[in-house]
Amino acid sequence: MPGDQLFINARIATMADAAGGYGLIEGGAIAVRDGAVEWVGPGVDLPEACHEMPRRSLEGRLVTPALIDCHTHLVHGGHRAREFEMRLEGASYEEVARAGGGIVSTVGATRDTDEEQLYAQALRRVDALIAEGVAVIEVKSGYGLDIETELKMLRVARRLGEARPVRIVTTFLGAHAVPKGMEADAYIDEVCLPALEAAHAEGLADAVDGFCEGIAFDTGQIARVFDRARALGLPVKLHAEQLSNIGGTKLAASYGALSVDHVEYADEADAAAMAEAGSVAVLLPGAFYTLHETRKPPVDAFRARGVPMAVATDWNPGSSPMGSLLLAMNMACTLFGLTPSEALAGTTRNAARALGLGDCGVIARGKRADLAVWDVEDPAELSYRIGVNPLHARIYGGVL
Ligand code: DI6
Ligand code: FE
Repeated sequence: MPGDQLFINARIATMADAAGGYGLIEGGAIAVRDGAVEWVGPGVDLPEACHEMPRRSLEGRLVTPALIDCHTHLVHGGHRAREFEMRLEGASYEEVARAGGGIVSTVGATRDTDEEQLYAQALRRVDALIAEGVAVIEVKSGYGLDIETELKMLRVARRLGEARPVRIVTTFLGAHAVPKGMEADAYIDEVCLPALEAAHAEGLADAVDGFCEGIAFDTGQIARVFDRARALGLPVKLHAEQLSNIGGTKLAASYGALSVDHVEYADEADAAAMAEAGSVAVLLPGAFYTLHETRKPPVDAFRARGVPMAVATDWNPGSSPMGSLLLAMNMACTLFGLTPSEALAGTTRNAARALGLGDCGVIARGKRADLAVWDVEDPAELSYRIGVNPLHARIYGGVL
């Protein structure tokens, strides 16, 4: 195949070491065949079969798995700069939401934006992430809150993955907010569940999410959505314990959720439930930062119980207008106390797991050759600098 290639002279953070850490290989080589890693290891150990492959020297640069942003809302209409001002004038996120701002205002803008415009706007956001070495992006619906607009968002998400060399994983988030003029229970039964059925019928949903919070849906309502997801054979995940603890994490774990996201208010028992279920804790420091939250996720409990931690942008127009996954890594370290190696695992190995993907997130034989080549010496540099993008090149499916 034309893309077959041997990359040599690299410092490789494989992220594949079962014991954690970077899994560093000095003077490493990566042989890529048919878009997958055929061999990775120290160049001196290169197997005979790879000697004749076309070579390219990476000149000592650091190579990591390409990054994965496992939680975004990057398809959305409009922006909420005015709300940003309101919060700076003293209003809380909940007050803004109750005053008709928040998620519901983006719902109006998303309904009013036609599919082409929505697509063009989202494509720019995808390009910004690709420029940081991202190869997989999760994209949620949830700003439609009617059947037609939820489907429009998911169609746009799918088109993004056709337009660019990037894998888009879609998530149906109909249970994101209660639309104006409806009761939560009626919304779930009359809009959210039929929208989920329709999205599934069109092949538009890879997973199902919800927002379990005092300002959104309670555990009973989320359970109804998850029951339907289960009936359709779709995996679930949940925005839970972001602003308070109302039991969303335990509920999600009881459904074997791929991930539980935000989790600032999660406690020891929640961490235990996640460990038992094998759910990933997706940490979203951009929202924590934007909302001036003070309660940090229970990182020590996650570590102690072996709950894998992922890190994502939560890119959305309200609580996390952040278009940089590298910045999310920096914030996860500075605000939540992750080590740079945990932050990198959070945007590679554990982010893949949060999406239920077994073929990426580490550099190992048989995995997709989605790689990021960086102009840095030490992998900790990826988390350490603020607002600096040291990407040299991204390799997607073996193609530079
Ligand atoms: N939690 C969040 O951080 C985003 N959605 C959610 O359920 C916020 C979305 C927004 O503010 O528009
Ligand atoms: Fe979110």
